[in-house]
Amino acid sequence: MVKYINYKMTNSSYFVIFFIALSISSCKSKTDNLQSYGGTYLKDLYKGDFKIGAALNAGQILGRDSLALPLIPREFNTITPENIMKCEVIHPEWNRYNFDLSDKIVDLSAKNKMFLVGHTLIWHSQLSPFVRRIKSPDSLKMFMKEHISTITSRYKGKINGWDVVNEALEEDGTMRKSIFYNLLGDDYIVEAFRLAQAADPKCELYYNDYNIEQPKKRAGAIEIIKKIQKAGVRIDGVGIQGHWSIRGLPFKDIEESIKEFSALGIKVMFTELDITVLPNPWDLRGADVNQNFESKPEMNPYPKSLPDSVQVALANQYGTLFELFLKYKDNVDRVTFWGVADGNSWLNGWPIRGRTNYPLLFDRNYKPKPAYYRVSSLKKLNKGA
Ligand code: 9MR
Repeated sequence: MVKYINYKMTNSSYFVIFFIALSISSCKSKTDNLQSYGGTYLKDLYKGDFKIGAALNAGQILGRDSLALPLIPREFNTITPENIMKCEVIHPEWNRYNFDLSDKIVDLSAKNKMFLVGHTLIWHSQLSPFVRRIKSPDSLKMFMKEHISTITSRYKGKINGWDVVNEALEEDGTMRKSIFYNLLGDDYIVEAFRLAQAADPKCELYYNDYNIEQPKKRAGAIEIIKKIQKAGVRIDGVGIQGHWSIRGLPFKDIEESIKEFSALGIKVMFTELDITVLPNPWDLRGADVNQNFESKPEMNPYPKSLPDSVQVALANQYGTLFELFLKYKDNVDRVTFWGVADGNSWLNGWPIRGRTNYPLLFDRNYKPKPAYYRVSSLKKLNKGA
């Protein structure tokens, strides 16, 4: 038989086989383009520039998401829990903590040597009912001390950076009228940082908020940072969340923010990056989770798949953004996506429930999207690979 085949192999059949092999390999490289980076993934491509991370949901932390499981340590070198370290989960009652899931993400980051960001210690949202019932400044101070010290010291040396205070500002840059501000005034912020620093002196401490690239809100954030520094308390970085829209990213404001925040001597991070491709009910910016609107078909234009033209537009926005990050790589310390793949994103449910959004670099099957390749190619081209 072998003899027969050998005998039958003419020049033209070699030609046909050559073309079949070529088309199989080009097909493979289209579906599995990751190989063309020589096994070099996002975190490796951007090594030496900034950390690349993702927020993980409970299923991913527990290892129940079989597609995310290998992808997370392959692509990312930093992770943030999306929800499980928030007050209502981790500290449901005065004398009861629930560390089950937070212990798991600590193990996951240790196992894969990933930089772990704790999210978040003091935030007006997702508070446990017992905190919302507090009426006196003394009780609230007691809660802050107990909450921050207990959690931060439990994970001393294991959580590498904490979002100590989250979203303390209104859009106009004044202090948000949260329970913390209403009972304690703006001193609560310095106090939160002081408590976290005392419980884990080596952990990095951040202020995190959305829309703080916008001039007025940015001015408010700068005031907060200066106040902490003036009090002799440490703040290591500021987190610009980065919930933006494909209809136009505020590139100028982002650039200005990197410069102004860096001038304060702190690290700049993009901590919750995603780019919505869906229309918003009105010119809604940011991430105020209390806003929710009724669904209409025209508000959910891509229920089945994302048209190529929009994929390309998304890739272009991500490309320009990462070019900017690279321009300021000496100031930008970390870029974390708010989710791993499109199907996980909170933007499928906000500000209108039940929509199909496509804001991240991986699709619903955890396959890299054109936006992924664009972000990767910036480094590939720079490295001349
Ligand atoms: O992504 C989170 C979503 O699953 C939760 O339902 C929501 C509830 O508050 O919080 C989302 O994460 C927020 C983050 O903790 C702080 N910045 C805004 C994020 C998006 O709302």
